[in-house]
Amino acid sequence: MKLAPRLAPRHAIAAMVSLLCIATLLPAVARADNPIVQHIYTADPAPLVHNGRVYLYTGHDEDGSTWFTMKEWRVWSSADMVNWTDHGSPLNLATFSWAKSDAWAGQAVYRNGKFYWYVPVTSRATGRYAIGVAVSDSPTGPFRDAIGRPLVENGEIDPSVFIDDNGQAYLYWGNPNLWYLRLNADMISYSGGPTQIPLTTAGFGTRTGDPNRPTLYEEGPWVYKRNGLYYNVFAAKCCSEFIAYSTAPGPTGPWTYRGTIMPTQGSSFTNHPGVIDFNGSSYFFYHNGALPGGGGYTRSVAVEKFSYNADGGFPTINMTTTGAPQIGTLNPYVRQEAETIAWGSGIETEPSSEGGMNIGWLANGDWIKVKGVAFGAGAASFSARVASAGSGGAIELRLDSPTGTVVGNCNVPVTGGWQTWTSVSCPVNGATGTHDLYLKFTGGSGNLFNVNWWQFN
Ligand code: FUB
Repeated sequence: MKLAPRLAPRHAIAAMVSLLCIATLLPAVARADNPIVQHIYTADPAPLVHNGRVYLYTGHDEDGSTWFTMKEWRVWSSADMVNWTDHGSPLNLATFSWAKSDAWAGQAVYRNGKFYWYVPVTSRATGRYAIGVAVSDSPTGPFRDAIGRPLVENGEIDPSVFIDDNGQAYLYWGNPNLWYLRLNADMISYSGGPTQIPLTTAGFGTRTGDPNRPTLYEEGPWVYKRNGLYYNVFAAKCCSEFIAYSTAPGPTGPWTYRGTIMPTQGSSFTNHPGVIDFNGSSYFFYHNGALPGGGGYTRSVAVEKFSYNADGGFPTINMTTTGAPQIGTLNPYVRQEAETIAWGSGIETEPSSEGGMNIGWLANGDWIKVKGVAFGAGAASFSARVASAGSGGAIELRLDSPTGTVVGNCNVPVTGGWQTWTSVSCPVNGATGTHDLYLKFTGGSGNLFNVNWWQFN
């Protein structure tokens, strides 16, 4: 990893995203859905499929970073791969009393009714990189430090966890080396010690120009098994990184280098893989610097759908701004969280006093897009849970673009507090079939109101 200059504050980013999106939208409906999150910078994706949803665990690059200044991790989830719910930050550096800094790339797994999240941080006591493990009963947390000390500390980063069919779990990690250990069934202790995986050029490709790093392996291993074949997908060569992979007949090797998955692209000198199968398709998560103000320390997580080659190999996967297609549609006749968003312009999120998150800092003209909303024969009314210590305003309901047909307009009163919630409703006309829904926030100046959830009736 090497340094690169950077930056733009959050509201400037929001304004730039807004302009970019409106410009993109003017000629047609074709809209970018990558990166997945627009209101903060995200990095180091680690997807987990659980009970029909994809939970996406990420890091959070601070606005204005000129280094990997990362203090917390974030969780997002989706059932359709395009509308993503913001679950906030259920894990941060303070969760680990022994950690000083560097909330970097981790991975969460499910076992025996609990979720275990393995993360690298820098130890306060030693100043070295160590791996911590947090645990929760829920995929969205809150997470607590499972053991009150590092699980393992050898000065290296980027844990990936894999549970084999026989129940044996493995932790892989490392930069500049590559290590594994055998986790016990409790997932918070291990048997034997860390074992170094030989970084041979046959196993991990050939790097030229750096005698200290003869192979392409750099960092960010993502280890899993598919159709009997073990995969290690990793960030290759620094800098800039690309994503490559190796395969093996067993979880500890021997590894064979299989080539590039994602070439060097996307304005970030790091990249980081996460691979899942979900709902019968395969998805590749990565990060880049695609947002306005984005770059090596202000990254954003994105996703592409792909199909494995017949021999189990990867195709070349390129970064796109369109991302993965939607699985099915979104039901507007059940309560939808306002922080479930395909694309947001100008919005931010915060924890809500009613649970979960709400959207806020809504200024006149800000909007969220919710993709593929199935109105069917037609909606008669719209309800929303709102709060305002500002000037209030209205929620315009528009179809297919921020300037599309208005099908409803719901007034939002001043409620006396940003977390003083009330429900509002208004009639809806012309919302039939399936459309992208835009909730556009209008009113005077400054912050108008917050929205916790919405529902059509
Ligand atoms: O996000 C900080 C570090 O950058 C990660 O640990 C690496 O994988 C690289 O993405």
